[in-house]
Amino acid sequence: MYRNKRIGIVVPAYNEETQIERTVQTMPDYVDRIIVIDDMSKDRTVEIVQHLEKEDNRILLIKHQTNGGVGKAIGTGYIWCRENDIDIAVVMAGDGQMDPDDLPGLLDPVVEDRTDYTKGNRLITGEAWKKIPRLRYLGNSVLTFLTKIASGYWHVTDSQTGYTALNKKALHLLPLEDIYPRYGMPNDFLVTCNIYNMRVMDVPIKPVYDIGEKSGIRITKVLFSLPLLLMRLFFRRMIQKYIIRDFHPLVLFYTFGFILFLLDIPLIVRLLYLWATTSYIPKINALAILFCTFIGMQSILFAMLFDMEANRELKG
Ligand SMILES: Nc1nc2c(ncn2[C@@H]2O[C@H](COP(=O)(O)OP(=O)(O)O)[C@@H](O)[C@H]2O)c(=O)[nH]1
Ligand SMILES: [Mg+2]
Repeated sequence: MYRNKRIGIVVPAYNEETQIERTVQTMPDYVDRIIVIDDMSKDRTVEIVQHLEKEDNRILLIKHQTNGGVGKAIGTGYIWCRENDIDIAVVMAGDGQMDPDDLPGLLDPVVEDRTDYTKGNRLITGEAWKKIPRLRYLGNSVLTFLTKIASGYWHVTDSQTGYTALNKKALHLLPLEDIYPRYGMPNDFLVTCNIYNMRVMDVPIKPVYDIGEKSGIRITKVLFSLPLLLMRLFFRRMIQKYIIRDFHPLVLFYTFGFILFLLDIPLIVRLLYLWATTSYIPKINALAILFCTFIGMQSILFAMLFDMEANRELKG
């Protein structure tokens, strides 16, 4: 128990034979249950966890019969927590990249009901730039920005961290069965939280690298799939939140902005074509491009401002 709350730690683990033991053994004493979700690991992960299960009765191993991905594994862990009366469900990776010393910082705001969901933020400490591999840092920055637009949590940074704590209300309210199964899970989950009006708070944590972990993320693969996912999530949130559950004119601003940008495309093509073939730029065409670009940009910026305003009280 931590300040009278039952704490469950969800640990997704795939091929973590070198890391899982240390991860599980360094869990603080106040943790009530440790739910390790294996996903058909090809190494000795299962064997090691089964051995640990005998030593520590807080540990529970759940084995997926097919590899469903890290998001699905977290979903399984959350569902277990929901059915087993856990008050706060924490996610910690099985590769030891999350420092248990940071846990109270994540738990306190949830215990004190200042927020529904805390997530770690590795960027607040100035060390992140030195510790996180450069390419990942830059990729993370781009994804964070796109996630702000998609999720409406404009105050949330470092969208890709998986170190989080979720309260009981959210466990029971959110559709845990529909969590995005693969690496886009943190982004998808934030969007779902926003649709359900959950308060979200960033908490500083230490970035941990070079402890023998090996990331399963292939940059070339997520480079295209995650931005596409974020676009889908953006539209889902707009429809669910601002059309179906409520109506907000910001949808009109976004739509108008997009239409103007789309109109820009044929106008620019036409201008370039005429310019190349006749060396002459038609004035009306050029003006129309300026009009579409500026008004389009302004509409989109207004829509973003309205979105920030509408989500202000969800800043935990
Ligand atoms: N259950 C399960 N866990 C996974 C899967 N892929 C990754 N993980 C776990 O999710 C955590 C984070 O994955 P990792 O590849 O280290 O991502 P990174 O730290 O963001 O680079 C680790 O504990 C992995 O063992 C999977 O397919 N299934
Ligand atoms: Mg990792």
